[in-house]
Amino acid sequence: MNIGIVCYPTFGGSGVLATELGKALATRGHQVHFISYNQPARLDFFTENVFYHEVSILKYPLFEYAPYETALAGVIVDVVKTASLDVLHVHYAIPHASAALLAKEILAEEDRDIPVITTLHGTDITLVGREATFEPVVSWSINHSDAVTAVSESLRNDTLQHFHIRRDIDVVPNFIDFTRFNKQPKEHFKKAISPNGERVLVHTSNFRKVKRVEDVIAVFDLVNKQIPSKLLMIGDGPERSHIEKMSRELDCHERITFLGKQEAVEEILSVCDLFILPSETESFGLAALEAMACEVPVISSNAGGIPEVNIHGETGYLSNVGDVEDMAANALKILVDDEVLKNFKKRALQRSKDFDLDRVMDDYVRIYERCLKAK
Ligand code: GMT
Repeated sequence: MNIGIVCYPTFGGSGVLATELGKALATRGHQVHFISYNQPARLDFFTENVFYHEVSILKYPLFEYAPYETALAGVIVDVVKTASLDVLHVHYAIPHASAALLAKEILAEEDRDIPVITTLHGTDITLVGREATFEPVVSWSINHSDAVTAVSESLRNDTLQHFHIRRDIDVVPNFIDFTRFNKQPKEHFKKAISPNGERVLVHTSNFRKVKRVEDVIAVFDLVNKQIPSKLLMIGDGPERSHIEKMSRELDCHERITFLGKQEAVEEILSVCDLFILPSETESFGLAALEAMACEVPVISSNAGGIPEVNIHGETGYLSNVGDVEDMAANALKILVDDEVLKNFKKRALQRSKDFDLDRVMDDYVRIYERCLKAK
């Protein structure tokens, strides 16, 4: 199949997932054409099956806001024609779904029917999409796509509850590529981080408000008072400088390291004992799944789709959003005993296997085929 993938190029979950899916489809022999305004962050390999088409916008003094959606629709029309795309898979509703549907309308005038598959990722539904100005466009785009998928049951329910939806939505969860995400022997690295056998806690995110990064620091502070520990903070974003300042004011600040954006997250996860994800909303929690695949149990909030990934008492624990005392108490239950920690690690890995890339990719391919058959 010739597949067009429209996504954000950043380290955000939707862009990461779209890029990993495209790369995997390409290794299975499909031709994959990425369309975005920058080369996707994880598009770090090229084969004869992978193509990248950049959307650039004419700068003109009249435009206070550059018309990205119009430029994107134009590039989609061009790529569908020149690369003979069979299907178009757009990740994140705003503005990708409506731009793709505009392109579909334009192409229909030339008797070309291109199926549009829209994948909803989270904040396009739970946060941004609910803005009154976006809501009618998001509802319309969902209703007019040829297929719509959501990354968790929770996100599917949120979509049906908050938008005017007259169609089915398939649930296709996030996935993990075990050839990349697995616990690697990094003993020298572990020794450097925890020379005295301290437990290593970790958080990765884009440091946006919804991630409640300050809760990570608060949980760590409580845990460290009971068990000497280290905290690795991976990622970058709007909240980072405020969080760094906040942690400098705590006694434990020397035990916290801000690593910024990292390419080889799996190498760092390989030396960690506990992942903390206290998010306000989280449609799935890909970062938690990546940790689990590297044998790291998860202390998280019970927001959105997280309970579909992190199983309470088995792969980690769930707490109400903001309940840092409960999160710290749960963390201590896991960290206090080597044998208990070992069992949580084992079960985290086991659970992550339910989200194996090959299985989930088949679900997407079946949806593409269903749309093609319906043409
Ligand atoms: O987490 C973010 O803020 C990034 C966001 C995105 O759309 O790029 O991630 C969302 O999509 C991921 C992949 O499907 C999910 O694993 C994340 O849970 C989801 N984030 C939120 O719902 C906040």
